[in-house]
Amino acid sequence: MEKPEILQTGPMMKLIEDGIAAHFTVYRLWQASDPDALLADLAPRLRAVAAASHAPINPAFLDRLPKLEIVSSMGVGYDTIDARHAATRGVVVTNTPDVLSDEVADTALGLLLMTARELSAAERYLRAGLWVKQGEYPLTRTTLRGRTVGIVGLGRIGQAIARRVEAFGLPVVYHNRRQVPGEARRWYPSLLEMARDVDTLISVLPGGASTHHLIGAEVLAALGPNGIVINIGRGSVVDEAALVAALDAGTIASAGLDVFEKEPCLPEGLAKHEKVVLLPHVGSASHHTRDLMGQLVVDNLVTWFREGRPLTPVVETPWPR
Ligand code: NAP
Ligand code: 8YV
Repeated sequence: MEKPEILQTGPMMKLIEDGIAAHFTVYRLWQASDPDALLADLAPRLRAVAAASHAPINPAFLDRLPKLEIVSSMGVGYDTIDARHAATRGVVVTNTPDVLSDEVADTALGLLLMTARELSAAERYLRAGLWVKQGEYPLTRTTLRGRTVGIVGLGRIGQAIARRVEAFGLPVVYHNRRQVPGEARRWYPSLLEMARDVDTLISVLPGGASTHHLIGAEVLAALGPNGIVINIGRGSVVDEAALVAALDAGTIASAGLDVFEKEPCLPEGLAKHEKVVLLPHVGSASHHTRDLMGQLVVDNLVTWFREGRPLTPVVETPWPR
């Protein structure tokens, strides 16, 4: 039997490339000499797209493919895919939830510890030979002891972070748009009010219009001079210019960031800032976890063609429809 055709939007990990090649005839959009001509050729019959991480799938792209049924995307975040428009077209979008939650939560806790106890600065000090030349690394300005943590986005990853933070002996409260049913931790309908009551924010919000710059000057000021901001969700949630200004002015103490507004570029003033810990979007980046995510990209596609259902559809394109 002939393999179904699939369009791959960009380079993906070997596990995915091998997985889809075993089941599909693959067209590689980013390698096409004339991508427009390839899309026009496939349009009358293409049913599936494998979307590389952070690849834009916009209405214009979706509308060029009238027979499209499924977009299987790498990563749990899908802010670069217009899933609402896909829904209007009857196209199912899938992502890779749950399998990465513990890894990302581990990274968030690492980032929190590095930030509160200046661990990367201390390591730089040691490697530069300053322990020998100048003596002990200075006592850290901040500590985890006595902190209260406000999680911004208590979803799958937020819950995994909350459990870890509590194991460190710190109380956890949260802000979502809606209270989580059956959740005992205190819910703040207002992020600003939560920021006034805590000294540590861990944001694990998705990107997109509803979360853009939610953490800005006002929230940072409410957090206060002992405040620590950790962002492991999407860079667009934090107003980076306001963050740099708050760090410079001592409005907050420090920040730990795994994600940025214009990845892979850093904004002016952040790269050399002494009060930040910066990671290059490595929240889920282990072989173990990326393999689980990649397998889910493949399995969503295979299950769609074999059984007529997706495994992990996003909320905008629920299944059954
Ligand atoms: P999730 O289970 O959908 O959780 C998202 C949470 O955010 C939900 O509790 C949701 O609650 C809340 N939320 C959404 N929009 C909001 C808004 N406008 N205001 C306040 N709260 C809002 O997703 P997840 O699996 O935990 O993943 C979360 C995000 O983490 C992903 O979308 C991705 O962007 C990011 N991520 C980053 C990495 C990394 O490597 N750094 C790795 C994986 C994921 P309500 O709907 O009630 O508001
Ligand atoms: C990765 C992520 O950047 O899952 C997400 O939303 O941000 C990360 O796990 C990526 O999407 C996987 O390649």
